[in-house]
Order: sequence, then structure tokens, then C-alpha cells
Amino acid sequence: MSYETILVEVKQGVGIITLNRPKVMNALNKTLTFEVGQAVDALEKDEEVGCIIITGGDQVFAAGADIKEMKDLSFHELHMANFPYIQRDCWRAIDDARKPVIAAVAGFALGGGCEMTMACDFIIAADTAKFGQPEISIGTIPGAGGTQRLTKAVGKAKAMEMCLTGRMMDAQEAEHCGLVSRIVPAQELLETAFKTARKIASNSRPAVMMIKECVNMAVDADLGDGIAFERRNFAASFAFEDCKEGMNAFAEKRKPEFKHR
Ligand code: CO8
Repeated sequence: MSYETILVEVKQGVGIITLNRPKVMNALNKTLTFEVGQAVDALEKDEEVGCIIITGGDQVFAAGADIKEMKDLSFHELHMANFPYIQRDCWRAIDDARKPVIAAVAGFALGGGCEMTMACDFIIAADTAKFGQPEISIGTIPGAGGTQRLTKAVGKAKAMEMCLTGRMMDAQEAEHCGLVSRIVPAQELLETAFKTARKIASNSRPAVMMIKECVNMAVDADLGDGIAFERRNFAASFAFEDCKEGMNAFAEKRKPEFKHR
């Protein structure tokens, strides 16, 4: 598939999507939003791929929705298109992905860009990363999950302050409050994200997908339901060939040869 606003490559079991509108800080226009969704769907179906990375490169992630493209849209248009602009967009595709999706973030991740990183399973941040929901400064509100996901990730006080003032959070603050899993120097961002994704892709894929489902369950379910869900899935994982292989390999003091990855 050929794309206009993103680059996509598959390397050693890892699918890498790079946002590519450098002149406008990777602002998310209709095409980019659609293409990221298409690429996530394609990588999700690609047997070779065990983990997906979304990045904007080592300078900027994305400065939000393309304001110049968006500014003249009407309520009617957004409503009828089931917002953003299309039925199938990147946020929905990332949400639906059963394979893990990592956001590798350097520089600005603002508005819809911040929302894209938060739709991913976890965020690895460069020391230059800045997260924010600045929609309030242009007279609107976050529209792709910002008020919801930021609140779940960092709590009401910080989310409320950031959304109401547009204040940005730097990488240190984002790590401190649990928005990102870790910080690395900007020049090591892509390599670190790749190694992390490669590690995940080398594990048993059914087990990886099951863990993702269980951790996501913790976000919304109450603890009792979550624990019961995990216990059933733990038992079910014993039906995986890879589980038998992993445990036998341990007992025989050798490396496991997972079939499904
Ligand atoms: N949309 C369109 N163009 C942009 C955007 C944007 N969001 N951000 C930057 N650009 C363009 C600038 O217009 C400029 O282009 P040009 O050279 O042609 O003038 C170029 O990128 C470089 O930008 P700046 O000169 O402004 O660079 P600075 O380093 O001075 O500032 C900032 C960088 C702070 C990131 C600044 O550009 C800025 O504030 N950008 C807007 C941030 C913002 O408000 N984002 C939220 C947008 S609303 C949103 O995301 C809602 C999401 C809802 C779902 C998404 C649906 C698609």
C-alpha cells in the first residue's frame, strides 16, 4: 500500500508507522488520520508483525489536528461524519488493535497528537517530549479522547488543569505521573522503541495478546471482575502450545522455541 502522509515499514516482526508531514509538525489532517488507521489495520492483519510502533521521528510527534484544514468545518459535517472526519480513523484502529502498539514520542504531542499517543498501549518518551491538550487556546475542547484518557492516566487534578489551561507537561512530569513508561535521550528514542517492540514480538503472540486484554480490563473493570477475568485467562493460556513449550524449555534448561510469534 502506498501512503501520502506516513511511512510504513516492517522490520524483524515490528511494524513502524512514521508520521510524515514535517513542514506542519505532523499536523493530523484528514488524510493522515485515515492513513494511520489503514496502516494499523494492515499491520494488525500482517502475520509477520508482532508489535507496532507509531512515531513522528526524533523531532516532533504531532502538533494536533490540522487547524487550517479543520477551521471551516461545521457541526453538521463533523456530526454526520461521526467525527473526526471518517468512520474509520487512527484512534479507533489503535483502540481495536489486539497487537501491542507503542508510541515513541519526541517533541510536541499536542491535541489529537497527545490523544493518539494515549490511545497506544504505552508511551516511550524522549527527554524532549511535551504533552498537552491546548484545544482550549483555540476555543474548542479535546475531541479524540483527551478529557477521558488523560484523566484515567494522570488523575483528575492534572487532567483538569491541563485541559482548562492548555499547559504542557514535559517528559519528566509525564513520567512522574505515569503518563509515559520511561524517558530516553532523544537520539536513542527510535532504537529503544524498536528494541522494546522487538522483544515483545519475540514472545508468544497469543500470550502477548491475552496480557494486553487483561491489562486493559484493569482500566475499567472493578478489581474483583478484573482478577476473575485474569484467572480465567491464565487457565486458558495453558491451552497454548507456546505455554507448554515455554514451561518445558524452562524445565529442560533451554531457550523456548515459540511457534506462534
Ligand atoms: N495545524 C496546522 N498547522 C500547524 C499546526 C496545527 N495543529 N501546528 C503547527 N502547524 C504549522 C504552523 O502553522 C507552521 O506552518 P507555517 O510554517 O506554514 O506557518 C509550522 O507548523 C510550524 O509551526 P510554528 O511556526 O507555530 O512553530 P513553533 O515552534 O513556533 O510552535 C507549536 C510550535 C507550539 C506546536 C505551535 O505550532 C502550536 O501551537 N500549534 C498548534 C497546537 C494546537 O493547538 N493543537 C491542537 C489542535 S486541535 C486538536 O488537536 C483537536 C483534536 C481533535 C481530534 C483530531 C481530529 C483530526
